[in-house]
This record gives sequence, structure tokens and C-alpha cells, in this order.
Amino acid sequence: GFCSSNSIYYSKRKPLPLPPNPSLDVTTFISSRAHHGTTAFIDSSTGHHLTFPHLWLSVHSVASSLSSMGIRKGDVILLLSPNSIYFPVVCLSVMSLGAIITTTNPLNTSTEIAKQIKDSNPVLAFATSQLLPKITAASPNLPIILIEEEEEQERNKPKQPRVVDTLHNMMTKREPSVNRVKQQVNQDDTATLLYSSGTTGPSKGVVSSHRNLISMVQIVIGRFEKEELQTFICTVPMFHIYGLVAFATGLLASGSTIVVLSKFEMHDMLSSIERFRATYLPLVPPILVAMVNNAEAIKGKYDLSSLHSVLSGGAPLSKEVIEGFVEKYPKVTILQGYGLTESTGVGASTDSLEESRRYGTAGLLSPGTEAKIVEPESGEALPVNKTGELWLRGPTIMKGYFSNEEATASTLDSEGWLRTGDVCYIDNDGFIFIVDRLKELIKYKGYQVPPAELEALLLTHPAILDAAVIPYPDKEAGQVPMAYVVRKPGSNLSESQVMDFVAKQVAPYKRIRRVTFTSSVPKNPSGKILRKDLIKLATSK
Ligand code: AYL
Repeated sequence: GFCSSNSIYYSKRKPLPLPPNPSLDVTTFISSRAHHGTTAFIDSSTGHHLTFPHLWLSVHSVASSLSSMGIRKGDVILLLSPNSIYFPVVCLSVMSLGAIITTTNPLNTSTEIAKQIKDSNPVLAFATSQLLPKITAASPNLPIILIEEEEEQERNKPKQPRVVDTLHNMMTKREPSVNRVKQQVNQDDTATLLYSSGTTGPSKGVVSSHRNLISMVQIVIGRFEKEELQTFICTVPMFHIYGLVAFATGLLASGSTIVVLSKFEMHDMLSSIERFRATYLPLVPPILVAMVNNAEAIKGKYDLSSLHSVLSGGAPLSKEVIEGFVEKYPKVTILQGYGLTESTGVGASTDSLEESRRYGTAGLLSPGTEAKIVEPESGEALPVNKTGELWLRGPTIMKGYFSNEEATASTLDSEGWLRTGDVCYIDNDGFIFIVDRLKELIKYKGYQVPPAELEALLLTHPAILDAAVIPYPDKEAGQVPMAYVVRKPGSNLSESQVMDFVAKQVAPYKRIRRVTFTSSVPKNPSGKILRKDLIKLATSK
């Protein structure tokens, strides 16, 4: 059975044996896989595209240029860009050298980017011209490679002192491969450094290896092996693990075509489905909510007949939304994916109409992934249908947090189990149901908002004595950040002043959207904020 006597749950899916060669990078793993695809990427607004041969030539050329510039295995390279057909070119080139890619949300402020730069210590950055000022403000001396928009490529732009080259130039140089002093890359080497707050505290660098990513590529394409080639719409962000493992790596190995939208916009998304006859649409729950609420207008205006699957991942999807979606779009199969940055993507998923008929399930464990449901107080591993914290183990689990032994030790145990901070149960058939979140994390439209960051910021306000930030349920966004604030004696600080203070200093998705003043923040004897008490208080009114 899938559940052993010691209450370890095994994946019911067919295992996908890892390539045995220890020296293999994820880029080579993807590019050497045979498939029948022709077009890899299409930019939905300009129509510019990359065929598979052009993609791999470009990746090779950029890698050679990077190598000539002195980029070596282990160097960290920052990428600041909205979704584009060039985003994967940068990631794949960097990883092919054994260098490490660190991505960041383009909405982040230069202060937030500066923090990530300080922590990850990149030697080089790739950025679009629009986002370049954020990097120069965050780190004035960091060398930059400009990702030009197509229409900028010919234009004579004022030369920025920190710009050492352009991606367009590097893609077309076709440097002879002898220039490339390629060092051996091992599956154990680090490939990506994405930022996540995990179960507690501020954002930390999640160290994922080539092995982690190769396993994830196998998991992603394993779902499509028996099907025709798909056309995907990419509107979820590529800087986030969800977009990265699907659109910058995994799906390329299947020969699928990916239509790239630079950001989410409902009309662009729907008209792209129609224009490119897209079959598959990976989303976050808030977009499904909007599709349900506007179903009549949408169906009157767009031909969505090509679409057969919508995948929802990254945050909980309520039963009402699933039922609403099934009713309004009866021809579209709604699938779910569950995972974490720390699990390098999908830890569980539903892969077929039949599996997703168990409304609300996050699906079956990914191939090769094991789980335990752990009673948080006693540490006891629980049998089926009992609720506890989900622990995951397997080939996609991160190596740890970057230069942070303490956070690593409290998240990964000596046997390799990852504490997810999610409260779940597993039913008799092996389906996982996520019922709550134990960790601090707030998810606003699928984006991570670490409460600890906002609390630290609130405490810098001269009129604030203490503060706690919690998730507050929201129909559209899933959750919004809400603050409990203790004012200093005599202060008449208002709710909107608190919200403005934070809004000026953080990316828009991190803004505090509700404030309640209180006389004290409830804490346990060791000073930890009793978040569950505050959440209960906030939602009981
Ligand atoms: P991070 N249902 C409920 N909660 C979810 C789900 C889901 N389907 N997916 C993610 N979460 C929550 O690191 C959960 O609390 O990565 C989890 O611990 O930004 C946390 O989000 C992790 O947040 C996919 C599907 C990748 C999902 C992902 C992971 C994206 C979230 C590829 O196909």
C-alpha cells in the first residue's frame, strides 16, 4: 500500500528514475531530450518567437559570452525582468555553466532588491531597461547586462556606465565554443536561489540543486507524456518557482509551445488563448475567481474552444470556486498543483479529470515524493484521514537555506524531511487535502508576503510600540495583510497613516490593507506572537 506501518506515505505515481550520470546540468538534461516541437516561445504582444534550435543556439552563445566575461561555476547572477521570451534564455545559459540564478519580483522596491543582493552577493545582473534603475539604486557598482526590448535593439540609447553588454548582442555573437572553458557541473551543484520566507521570519535564499531541477523537469513533463503537444499560456511569473519550473525549464523538455505574457491582464490572456488556440492555462486562484465571476461576459467575447485544461496552483482554491468554474466552463478540466519554493515546485497534483473530481484535493504526491502527516505537539506521524503538518521528502526538496544554518535546521531534519508549515490530511486513496497554514506566511494573489518583514517595518515608526501582521481572508486576493498595532502613549496615529507608512516602502502586493489598534500583542512566554489567536479574533467579528 501507499502508507507503511510507520505512517510514511509513498507516491502512487510511477517513479521516474534520475539520470545516473552525476555530472549533468539541468540545461543539458532539457536540451538533449527528444521531442516533436518546433516553436518554444512566442511573445503574445509582438508575435516574436524562438524556435527550439534558435533557443538552444542562443543559450549556447550567451553561455559562451558569460564564460568569456569570467563567469564561473558557483557565481551568483541576478535576473530582474518581467516575463519575456528571453527570461528562460538567461536562466538556462547561467545554469549551463554551473553559475547560480537568483530571481526577484519586478514589483519589488530597490530597498527590497538591495536586501536580496546583500544576501546572495551576485557578480552580475540581467535587467530590462525599465527595471535597470532599481538595480542601480540597490547596488550602484553591480555590472549589468541589458535585456533590450526588440524595438530598442536598433535605437541608440545613452550608454549607462554599469551596462557591460546587451542580451541581444550576446545571443547573436555565436562565439566559438572553444572560448568556453566549461567546468564540470554536477547534479549536486546549486542551480537556483529563489527567495521564500519559509515557515517563519524574513525571506531566505532557497538553494535548489541541478538534481532538484532535473527531478522537477521529469515530474512536469511526466504529466504530458501520453498527450499531444500542448500550447501553454504563461501569465504566472517566471521569477517565482511556479513559473520557473514550468516555463523556464520543465515544459521545454516536452516540446510544448509557450505563449508568454509580460504580466497578467485578463483581456490579453483571453485573446491570446483565442489567437494561439492555446490548450493549457496554468493560473493562480485569484484569476480563476475572476474567470468565474465574469464568465458570461468572457464567453460572449472570446472563443476559448481550444482550451482543455486550467491548472490552479500556489494558493488554496475553494470548493465554491471549483464548483463555479466547473459549472461555467464545463468543457475545461480544472487541475490543481500544490508545492513550495522549498520543494522546487510541485509536491502534489491532480493530473486528470478523474483525479480532480475529488473537489478540493491538492492531488497525489509527485513521483518519488514521500510524505508524513505529523502531529505538531507530539511529533507523532499520523494515519490516513488525520490532520497534522505535512512533511515532504524526495529528490526535489531543497538543499537548504543559503548561508542560514539555523533556518535550515529548523526546516529540514536529519532524515531529509521538509516541514511544509501546511496543515493537511491524506485520504484512503492517497489524496492530499490542505486545510490550513501553520506557518506565518500570507499569500496575496499567490505572492508571498512575510509578516515578519512588515512587523519589523512597522516597529521603525516613531509612534508604534508593537505590531503583529496576520493574513485576513479576502474573496479576490485569497488573503490580505492585516496589522494589529499598539500605539505609543499619547499618539493619535490613524489607520490610514499606518497603511501609507508601509505602502511607501514596500512592493504593492505587500501593502497592509486592514489595521486594528490594540492595547497589546498577545505573545507566548518566550515572546512569540500568538498569531492564531489574532487570526481568530480578526475573523470572529
Ligand atoms: P511558494 N493549495 C493550497 N495551498 C497552496 C497550494 C495549493 N494548491 N500551492 C501552494 N500553496 C501554499 O513557496 C502553501 O501554503 O510556492 C505552500 O506551503 O510561494 C505555499 O503556498 C508555498 O508558497 C505548481 C504548483 C509550483 C505550485 C507550486 C508552488 C508555488 C508556491 C508549481 O504547479
